[in-house]
Amino acid sequence: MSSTPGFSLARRLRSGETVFSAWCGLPSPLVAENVARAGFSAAVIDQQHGLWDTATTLQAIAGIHQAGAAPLVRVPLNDFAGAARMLDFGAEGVIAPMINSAADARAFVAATKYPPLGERSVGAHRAAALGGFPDQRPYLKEANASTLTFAMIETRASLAHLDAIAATPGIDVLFIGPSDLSMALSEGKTLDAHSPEVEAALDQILAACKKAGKIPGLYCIDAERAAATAKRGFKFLTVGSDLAFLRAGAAEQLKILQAR
Ligand code: 3PY
Ligand code: MG
Repeated sequence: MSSTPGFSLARRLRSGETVFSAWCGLPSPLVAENVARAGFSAAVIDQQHGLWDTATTLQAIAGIHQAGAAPLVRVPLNDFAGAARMLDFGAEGVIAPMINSAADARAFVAATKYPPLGERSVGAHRAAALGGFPDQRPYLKEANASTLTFAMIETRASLAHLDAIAATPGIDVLFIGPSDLSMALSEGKTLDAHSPEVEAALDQILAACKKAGKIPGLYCIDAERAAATAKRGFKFLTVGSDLAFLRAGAAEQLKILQAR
C-alpha cells in the first residue's frame, strides 16, 4: 500500500509526463496484475471488446493497483453508468468509446465527475480504501482532479465535433481508437491503424488537445508505434495487449525449438 493516500496517474499526466500503459482483454486478474508488474505505469481493463465481467474486473483493479500501476477501465459503448461504477471500484480513470458530440461528452462527465462538474453519485467506499483514505470524504474532495475521463475519438462525428468535445469541462484525455477511425475514414474499406488518413487525424487531434489544454492519448499496436507517437506529442500511450504478449512469447520459444 502506498504511504501517501490518493492516486497519482492524473497528477503525472497533468504535469506533462509521458505514460505507457498495458492493455488487457483476457478476463484474468492475475494476468493483468503480472503484465502491470512488468513496469507499466497503468493497465487498461477492456470491457468493450475484452472478455471481462464485473467480478473479474473488481479483482483486476485491486491487482493492478497492488502491482504499483494505475487501473483504468474501458467501458462498453454508451455505458456511462458503468463508468461511474468502475470509478467506485477504484479505477483511476475510465475510457468511453465513440464520444461523438459535445452532448456525449457532457453525459460522460455528468456520470463520472462529482458536483459542480457533474452529478456522480456518492458511494466510492472501495475506491477510497484502495486510495488509502480512512473513508470516502477525502476521496470525494479530490476525485474530480485525481481520476481521469478518456473520451475516445474514433468516428467521423467525433472529428467533426472535436473542438467542442475537447472544450467540455471534465473531459481530461482525448484517446484515439485508430482502428475504428481507419474504418470510418475509409468508409469501411480499410482496417489500417496507420493509414495516411489516420496519420492526418492524429495531427488534428494533437492540435485540438493543445488548444483546449487536454491530454492526447493513443492506442498503439506495439512499443515501436508507442515510442514514435510519443515523440510526436502523445502523452498517454497503450502498448499492445496481454493476448499479443502471450502469443508472441509462446511463438518466440517455439521458434527457438524449431530452429534446432
Ligand atoms: C480502436 O483502435 O478503435 C480502439 O478502440 C482501440 O482498442
Ligand atoms: Mg475502437
